[in-house]
Amino acid sequence: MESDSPRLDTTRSGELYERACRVMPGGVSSPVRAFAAVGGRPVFVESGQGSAVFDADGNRYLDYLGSWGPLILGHAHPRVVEAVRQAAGRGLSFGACHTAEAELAETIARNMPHLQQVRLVNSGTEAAMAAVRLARAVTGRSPIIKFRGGYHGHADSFLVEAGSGALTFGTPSSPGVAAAVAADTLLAEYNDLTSVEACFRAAEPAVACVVVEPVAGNMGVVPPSSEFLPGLRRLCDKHGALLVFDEVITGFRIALGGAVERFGVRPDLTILGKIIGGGLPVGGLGGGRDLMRELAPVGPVYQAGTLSGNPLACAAGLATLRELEETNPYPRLEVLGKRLAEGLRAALNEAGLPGCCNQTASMLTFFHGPERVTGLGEARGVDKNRFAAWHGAMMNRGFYLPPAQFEAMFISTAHSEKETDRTIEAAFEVIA
Ligand code: KE4
Repeated sequence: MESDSPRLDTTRSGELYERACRVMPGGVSSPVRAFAAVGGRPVFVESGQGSAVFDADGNRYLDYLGSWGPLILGHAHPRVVEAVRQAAGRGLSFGACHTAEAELAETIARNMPHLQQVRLVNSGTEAAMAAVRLARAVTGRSPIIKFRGGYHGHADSFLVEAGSGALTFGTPSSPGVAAAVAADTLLAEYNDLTSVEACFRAAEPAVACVVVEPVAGNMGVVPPSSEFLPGLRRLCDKHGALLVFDEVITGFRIALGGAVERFGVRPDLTILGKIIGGGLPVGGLGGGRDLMRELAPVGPVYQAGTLSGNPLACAAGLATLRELEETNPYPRLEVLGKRLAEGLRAALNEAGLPGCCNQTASMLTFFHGPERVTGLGEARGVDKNRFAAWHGAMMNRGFYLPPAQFEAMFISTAHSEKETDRTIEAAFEVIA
């Protein structure tokens, strides 16, 4: 898979990367941004507009990263920018109650009625940490079950055979995670209820919660089988464990009501992030009043944050969710997602190359190699060299794809049918 298009000039990005590497580990603020999995050097993105981003050398890319998920409305959406601009003029942070945080919590709950209350935090990691602490507190149990290749942020309990960057780097379990902490994290296989039952049997005294991405996004996109989520609900009820949906990616991505609207299975707690902040740092933990009232200051379970409910972050999230409520872009995003997935599959077939493309709504992953990916085992069968060559050739053609195989491509409302078709054409050229 050779790229015949002229290599983009990314000289300036190279200079900026060298400078960044002198003062920041790996020159990045988050590991997956380092392009390590694709062997290249990261480009420095200086601006974004709609479906495009522009790098420090002035190159334009059609963006399928979308900042790893938050930007379902594309870059610098006028309504979101204006909301943040206005909020900024009133002060950046108060560390006090203010209207926008309650409005954001109400807007989330209005679209996810199973969330009677929401606690706003600053990241998905914080929300996941709080979810496990709350589950352990209300059940009086310590063991949790997560899935190999599932990623729930970088809190210790979750960095055990995690997905996303932890999987990409081939170091599923991170050094620095205390053995005692890891011992309370049991690992099951996504889409494999038998493995979950085995974890319940193995856990003494019993499991506090099962944490699952209702559509996996961090081993690449892997949709749930029809019996998987209902099966998890049944097992949790049987064993008195809480079911926790990690909807940091799927929340407001796969439907306005997230996974519950799409699959009809209700969790006990929900972890949120990304889209609810519209590109600014927001995470959230939601659930029934009976559970949420255990959180401080009402209950004894401590959780806190200086900038939680930050007015500018709430303004960006509110503007984003209101835009989604008023425009309902989901049917069109579904069509674009299917169109792109089918086009990528056709390009593989045309070239007679093995691989597949998993797609749910506007999130999708193109797997180079395995003909089917229903779990981590199959996802691990990807041809990383082919992926790296594909990624480099597509970047060269002006398409910014996630620089790691075990991630999702995201389509925004700013993407056009024409741009989707242009992407498919490029895929045919690159793959052939
Ligand atoms: P943050 O702490 O990064 O806001 O959220 C952690 C998290 C929790 N749950 C799910 C399902 C997630 O996907 C994430 C974060 N996703 C990764 C990429 N898939 C963020 C990118 C990065 O780590 O830089």
